Amino acid sequence: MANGAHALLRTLADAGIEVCFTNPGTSEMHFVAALDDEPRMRAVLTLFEGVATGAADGYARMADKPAATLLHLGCGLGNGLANLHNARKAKVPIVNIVGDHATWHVPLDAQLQSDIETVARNVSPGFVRTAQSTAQLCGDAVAAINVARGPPGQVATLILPADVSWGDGAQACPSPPASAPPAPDAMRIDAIATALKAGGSSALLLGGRALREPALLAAAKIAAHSGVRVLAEVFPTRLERGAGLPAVERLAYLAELAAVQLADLDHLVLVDSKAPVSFFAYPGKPSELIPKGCQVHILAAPHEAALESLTALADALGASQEQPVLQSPQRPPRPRGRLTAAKVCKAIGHLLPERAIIIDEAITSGLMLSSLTAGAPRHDVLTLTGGAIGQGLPNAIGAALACPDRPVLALIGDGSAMYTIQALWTMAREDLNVTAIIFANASYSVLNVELERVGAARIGPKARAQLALDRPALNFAQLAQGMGVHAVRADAAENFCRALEYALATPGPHLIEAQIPQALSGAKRRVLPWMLRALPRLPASLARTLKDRLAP
Ligand SMILES: Cc1ncc(C[n+]2csc(CCOP(=O)(O)OP(=O)(O)O)c2C)c(N)n1
Ligand SMILES: [Mg+2]
Repeated sequence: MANGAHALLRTLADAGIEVCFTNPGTSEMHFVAALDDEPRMRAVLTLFEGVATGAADGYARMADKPAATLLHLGCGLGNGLANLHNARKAKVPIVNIVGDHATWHVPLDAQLQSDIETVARNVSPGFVRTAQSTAQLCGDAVAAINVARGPPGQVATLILPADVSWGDGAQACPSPPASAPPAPDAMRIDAIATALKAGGSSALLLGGRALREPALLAAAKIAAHSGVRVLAEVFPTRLERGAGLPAVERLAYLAELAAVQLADLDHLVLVDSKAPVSFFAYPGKPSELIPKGCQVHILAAPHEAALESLTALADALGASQEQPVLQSPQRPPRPRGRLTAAKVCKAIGHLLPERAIIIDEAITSGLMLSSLTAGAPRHDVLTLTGGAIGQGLPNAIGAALACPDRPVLALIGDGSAMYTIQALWTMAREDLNVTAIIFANASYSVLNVELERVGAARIGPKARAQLALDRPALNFAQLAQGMGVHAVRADAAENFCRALEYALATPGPHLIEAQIPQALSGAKRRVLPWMLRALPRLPASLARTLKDRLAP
């Protein structure tokens, strides 16, 4: 008979969970000790819980199965919350194992005692359970795995009291195979096909699992046959794109621009996505982005089969034999001269290797990324699904572990990078093929834009100082070197391109600090709020042109 920790690890490994991202403490020591007896489980130490949870998220996005995390009581879980929030919005599976005090120690209110379940519920609404006995532990783990796998994928949290972990008499339990999503409802599909055939302006809004190649192809056939537009949600969990794949138009982050994209629609068909709403509320502006009179249809809810639903809709429309329009190969030229955010994106478009995984947390510096990489070799893009920054570097760890034969490019704003900078140490320790590109604009640049957009009455120096990172100046190359990662700085396009070529050709992690000005500053930034306010009153074609200029 095994102790609880041994049986738990065997249960996880039997279910195909192969990686555990850890940051342990005393209450998890039996779990840590048991790791050496389970050769199927890779244990990856992270130096902050937000790195562990973000890595588990990136892993799940690319592996299509959960990783586990090992976290230390309520405080450790709390440190990991922001990236668990991003994972929840991404609808990816994660199994959190959170150590707790031994059951009889809890009432004593010792120093680290806290209400773990309350912390967990925010990100783990579908499954929070504190294991009560060693005998039942593996049954609890199977229940957690089941909920995590979905569909849709969820964050499940199993709290593991120390005495349940060290107790004897546990037996590993087999997990049932992941359940398949329910098949599409024939009546609903017919109703949507009828609505689309009636004419008018229609679009599919793809999210979640509907942004992978097979679903994109089905959607592109519908588009080619019926003139329906294909849109993608603002922040996709994982978008497959590039030469040879159908191109989709992503909704813009700025609500005013997204409203332009949605303006003329009579029908919007949701496929594993939500009806779009503004990221934040602004005085005097609408929060819902669906235009008046537009009918919203749900083709596939997140728990339903997105691909099968799109295929069935293509059949119902008679579009299954249609030739989808595919993106042709096309790269921007090699950039030259003083480095800017757009030139970094251009260099990436120029040099992107086959089957790369791009993690996009470039914030304002990534405005041109989409258009400059549209015709690059096919690649995956993972984005900031829940808007909680500090996701990108951890995500890159998970993606690189899930796909060791694929290059990972993590494009990160300097402000975002500092939330989870410790991720670099884990990249070095695990020798991961990640190239981190830091957009060092010395600013929370996007918040300068937001400050103007919210219509704050007066913007003084104290306010501005809350958004500036220039005093003291950060040196990312030195930070990376201090954590064992090869790193350089670049302030010209020529040396940036050389650094990127070297990083892509040399195994192991690299960091390139791109020293750039803010993409939106000066007159451009001052005109932006004014232009956004004017958009709804402009003729549709002019509004569209302006939108494409700003966020192509
Ligand atoms: C967890 C969390 N804290 C704070 C914020 C607010 N926030 C949004 S963007 C941002 C700054 C981003 O700065 P950077 O990564 O340098 O990108 P830039 O705006 O310069 O392009 C902040 C602080 C957030 N979204 N999430
Ligand atoms: Mg910045």
